[in-house]
Amino acid sequence: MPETNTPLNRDQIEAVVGEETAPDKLIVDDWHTHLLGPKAGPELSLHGIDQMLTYHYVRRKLFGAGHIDPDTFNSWDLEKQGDFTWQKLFLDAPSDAFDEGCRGVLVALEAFGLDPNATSLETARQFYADTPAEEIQRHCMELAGVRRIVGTQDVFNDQERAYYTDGDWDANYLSGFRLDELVLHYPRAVGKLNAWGYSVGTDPSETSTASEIRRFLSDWHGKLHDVVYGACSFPPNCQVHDLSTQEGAVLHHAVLPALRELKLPFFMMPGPIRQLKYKWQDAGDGVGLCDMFPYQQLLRHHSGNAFFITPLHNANQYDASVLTCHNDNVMAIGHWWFNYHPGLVEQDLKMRLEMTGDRFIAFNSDARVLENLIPKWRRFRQVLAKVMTDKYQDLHDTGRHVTREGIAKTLQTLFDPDRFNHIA
Ligand code: HDL
Ligand code: ZN
Repeated sequence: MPETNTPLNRDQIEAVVGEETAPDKLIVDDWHTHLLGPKAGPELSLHGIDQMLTYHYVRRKLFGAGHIDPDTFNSWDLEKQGDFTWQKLFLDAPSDAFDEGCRGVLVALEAFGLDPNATSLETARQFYADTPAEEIQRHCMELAGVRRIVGTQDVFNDQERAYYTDGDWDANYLSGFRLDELVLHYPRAVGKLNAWGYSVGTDPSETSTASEIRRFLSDWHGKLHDVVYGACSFPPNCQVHDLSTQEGAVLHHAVLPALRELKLPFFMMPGPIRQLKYKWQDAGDGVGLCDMFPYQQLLRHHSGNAFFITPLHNANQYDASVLTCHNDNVMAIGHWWFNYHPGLVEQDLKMRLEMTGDRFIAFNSDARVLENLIPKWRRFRQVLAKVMTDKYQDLHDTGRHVTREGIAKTLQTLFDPDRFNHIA
């Protein structure tokens, strides 16, 4: 293969892009997950065959097909849930894992040398009983090509807060300071904030209350490990720019001033509709198309803040890319949940490249179970290699020189969150 800065022939591009997008070359940070290291304990750090099989991307298929009522399923222990799911979705015909959730289980099993056609989970469970969790984690990160993992730190969750306060942190992880409870459920948050010694009132726009909320945010920024952003999801109709709404007031008077002072971006996730099917738990959330006007206004009113945006409704991914074109303080990021499917990821990646050049973060896994990292990143790298090959061949056809060095640099840029230098 030619030297790194030698112009490639058109027929060399595919192989070079394939090499440069591989997990042993393109090693990146996973900028949004729900993962924690094994030191957090088995309830906060999920791994193993039964956790893979009860991941809500899989569970929703079980409930959607009417194989079991959620109340009964939720009453079972984890292994019974795993056995039932394996039988219904992987053994009983038809059991073709076209969906990314079930396919992901098979990819992870194969990656660990386990049989994706096994008639029982006994061997897989024995493997996990014999393998230290840290080894599982290391293997998942290596196969996924992930250097560090940004989690979801919700300090209003009592179990999580205890770990963040007294637990032994795993240096593979960075913190995503999650603020849904504060922003979307402020009346509920008031009680906890006061119990923790922050004298907040019911009106977040009131000067002393706003100041105390900012003090809470600053204190926990110091307690959490390596916070890289503040984050919040928003229901479809949320008027984030409107100061007459509670959400708008908390953001305007407290969250955004605090993040700006801490030089942290704000990671916005518009679109989830929570608990449409309450008994399905996290498998029962839905999606709504968002009016993006509020987000346009928020970016304008807070030009000194940096923002990431990842809409859940796929049609809003277009809006997110357009926002990037007329604002220097926002970047679109990744694909998650209901828009993390190869077909949608490919169309979004092409759209972002064609509309913005490289002004986005290409992918984050949103993984909940450690093994999710393997299929999610492997699948994305397949799409990335396909799209980037097409784009570099297209560039080559313009007469432009394409080099291995240039490809590698651009790929790293697509995962570099620190591109708001003049802001955060
Ligand atoms: O709000 C979020 O961050 C979502 O990712 C939810 O946690 C959701 O349950 C999920 O895991 N989606 O992939
Ligand atoms: Zn998430």
